[in-house]
Amino acid sequence: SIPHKLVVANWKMHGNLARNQVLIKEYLQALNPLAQTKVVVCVPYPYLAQIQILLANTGVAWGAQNLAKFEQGAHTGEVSAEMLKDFGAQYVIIGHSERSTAYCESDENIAEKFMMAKRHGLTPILCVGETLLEREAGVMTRVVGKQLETIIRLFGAGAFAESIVSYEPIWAIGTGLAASAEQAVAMHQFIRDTVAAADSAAASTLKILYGGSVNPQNAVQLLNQKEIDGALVGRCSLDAEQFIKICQAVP
Ligand code: G2H
Repeated sequence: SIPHKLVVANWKMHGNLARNQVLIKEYLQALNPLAQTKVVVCVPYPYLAQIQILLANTGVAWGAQNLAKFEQGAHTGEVSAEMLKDFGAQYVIIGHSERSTAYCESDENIAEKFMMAKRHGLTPILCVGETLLEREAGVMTRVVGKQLETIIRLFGAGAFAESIVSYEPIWAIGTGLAASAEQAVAMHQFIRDTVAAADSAAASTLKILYGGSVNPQNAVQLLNQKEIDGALVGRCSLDAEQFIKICQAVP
């Protein structure tokens, strides 16, 4: 089962062989004593082989930032769930807004990727969240609700058992402006209630992370909320000192 609080690094399209090696070494020096915080590092595909070696037997898990909705076949440029498993990945980010916006991924597409991960024993980290316009219009629960309902409609709410959802308000991603703890808690409660209304057992094993400009300063308040099961960290995961401080903010 998924440990009680997680901190997930999302390196996005950053890194190179030499830099990754240094960064992971720095992570590990500080992270080893932090047994109860589960740390996961999601890297670009070409570095999965490197990360598998660097993180073997360290207690730190790894994953990818996307996967194909197909099992295999003539899908040039795509990477399958089975390939990720080949490199020891346990987690995969699904539907990050930087992908869904730039590459026009629909909620249905994202739902299929979510199920592909589940079928292959990968833990999906499903990103959901609203734009600034949607928040200002007060429709954030409708937007996030639709993202969740698509999976519930196509595959059933049981799919959320032992899964991870990351609430990532788009206005907070990479902007330096994180959601307040109150805003995050309200959305986390909404997400859990939506899943629970369809399958309460699944909702009880679902982890809900917060993502969007998490830094060492705001991490303390965010991670101390009982509704917030961890963080998905972009920019600050590229700096070992900041990332470790975020991990240490887990109560
Ligand atoms: C949100 C987050 C990690 P950042 O995308 O997924 O990135 O911490 O840079 O806002």
